[in-house]
Amino acid sequence: MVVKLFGCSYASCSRRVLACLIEKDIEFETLSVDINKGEQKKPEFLALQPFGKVPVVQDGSLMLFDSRAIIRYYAEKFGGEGTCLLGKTLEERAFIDVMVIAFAWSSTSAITGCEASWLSVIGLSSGARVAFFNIYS
Ligand SMILES: N[C@@H](CCC(=O)N[C@@H](CS)C(=O)NCC(=O)O)C(=O)O
Repeated sequence: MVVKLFGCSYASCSRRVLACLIEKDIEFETLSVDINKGEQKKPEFLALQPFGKVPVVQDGSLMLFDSRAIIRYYAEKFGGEGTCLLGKTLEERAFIDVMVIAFAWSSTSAITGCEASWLSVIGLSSGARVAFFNIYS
């Protein structure tokens, strides 16, 4: 079953999930929700995500939102496949936890800075880096 990712091309939270799906080689399709046009506040989207924010993932009957929760789900579900996204050593896992927890409460620019470090730790593939900038656009 193809995973549906409702997201926005220029939103870091959507791109974060996108990178995860690619790293785990999960078949997915993207459905554009343009946050500059307010599409995330329309009733049909609020039915998926009550806070009116992207991203949202629909995986069969499972609906998930919040980028980091989505990533953790797939990182654990496909723990043995693709790139390890949760850290291989205790120290890597601690470093990733620091960033996930600390930057979840920070500004978008801080998130971008943190992700640069995070991505270098986990070693994202070139395919995911390209997708960061191309998908949805
Ligand atoms: N903690 C959430 C944050 C979601 C979020 O703030 N999404 C932004 C885009 S990065 C959004 O939808 N903004 C539009 C709005 O708040 O109306 C996550 O990581 O998914």
